[in-house]
Amino acid sequence: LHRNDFPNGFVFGTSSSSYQFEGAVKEGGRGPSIWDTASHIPGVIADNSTGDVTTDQYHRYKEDVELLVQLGVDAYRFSIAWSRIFPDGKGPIANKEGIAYYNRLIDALLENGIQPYVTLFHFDLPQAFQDSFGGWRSPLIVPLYVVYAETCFATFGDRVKNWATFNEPHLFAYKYYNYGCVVGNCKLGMNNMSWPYITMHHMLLSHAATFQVYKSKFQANQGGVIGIILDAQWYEPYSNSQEDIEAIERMQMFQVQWILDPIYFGKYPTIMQEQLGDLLPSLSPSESKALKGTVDFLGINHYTSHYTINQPNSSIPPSKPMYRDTKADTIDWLYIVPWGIQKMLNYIKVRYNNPTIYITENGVDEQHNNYSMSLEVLLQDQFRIKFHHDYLSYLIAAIRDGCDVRGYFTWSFLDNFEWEDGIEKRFGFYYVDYTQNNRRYPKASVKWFKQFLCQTSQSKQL
Ligand code: GCO
Repeated sequence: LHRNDFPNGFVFGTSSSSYQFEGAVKEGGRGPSIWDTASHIPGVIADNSTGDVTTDQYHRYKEDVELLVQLGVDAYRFSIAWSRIFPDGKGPIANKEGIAYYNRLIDALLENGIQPYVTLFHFDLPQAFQDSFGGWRSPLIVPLYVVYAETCFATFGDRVKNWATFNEPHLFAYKYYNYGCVVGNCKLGMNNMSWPYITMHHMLLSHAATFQVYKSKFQANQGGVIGIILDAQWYEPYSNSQEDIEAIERMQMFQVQWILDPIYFGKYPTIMQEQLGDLLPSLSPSESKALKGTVDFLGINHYTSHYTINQPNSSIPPSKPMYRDTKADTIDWLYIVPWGIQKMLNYIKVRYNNPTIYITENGVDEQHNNYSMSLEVLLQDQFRIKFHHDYLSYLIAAIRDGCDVRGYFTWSFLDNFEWEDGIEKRFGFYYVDYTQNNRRYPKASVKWFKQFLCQTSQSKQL
């Protein structure tokens, strides 16, 4: 595996998000978000940790930029915390300290030749919106999101050229927002079956309006690109039966088509409409028109593949993942299936006419769950090296199949707060010692990735 097996200009980076990395939740005038609320409800986070401090990137961003330089990446993807820009969510008066923080981060990256890739929304909705009108479940959120996005373009867009409106709206709409994990307690479940679809509807309308604002007001001067980032795992039929093959299509429908069909074709998938009936809002002709064609690129967060078996009588989504491979790590959903990335990319290529894609996340947590081992042992993450090596190999295969992939971002360079799994699930190339002032220690993967990024091979194969 060589870096120059990839096309010229292919971007290598690493990804993060505000709530998972920043800490400093009460500093710099930041307002609370729904994740501050959720993580403080007893029982929501597996190890009772919170994002209050986590990697403390807010204070350690300079050191982190240094680590990124040492790693040799071209790009760093992070998200802006809406409630640092507008503490109670609402504009138009932005919080100067919040702006100053992101200016410092962006400038430090650029001074070191690292391109910022910015996500506008990575799950941390200002709590004020949840309390006053139900957040994403109300159409009131749409213009408020647009004001926030516009403020970010106007403030940072002279230097930021790669924007994503949303991170993983599918996962957010189902799991984190409406199954109660965030706005209540995970165990409470969802109160209203239509909520995920209403949430998504408002995210899609916000996405479309923001895309149009960027194109009409900022594109000419700033010359950047804007897209959306999806969680897109592969589903493989459990058997060769026609039923199982159709079941994977339904899994993809409820995962990616739900978002991409409106964006590429201006409509929700027909079968989804039939199955959901009134639960799924309808797109008016003007909404459909506003949505069509609203991406310059797609971000794909891909980690895993699951087998799918048909379940004729089950409700939504109508098929169920079945696990058949050995699970190779500690987090329950992550099965290491490197060929899945090639299949997923080809699926998107065929259905959406070969869009420009960045793999915006790919990575794995630790193989063990025992942090009482010596630091020396904890830093030996050979399985992570193999994971990235193997996924990158199948990524090259996808590119050879003609998939238009322009970049690859790991999740992540640092251990961080893994949502409901807490800080004990570690995805980093650097180990973060939460007990010792968040000191960072390079795992074996740092050396490997660094060498991969600076080496060139004799024979260029593409
Ligand atoms: C996302 C992901 C990340 C996770 C990563 C590992 O929404 O982008 O949930 O935030 O930390 O996928 O699970």
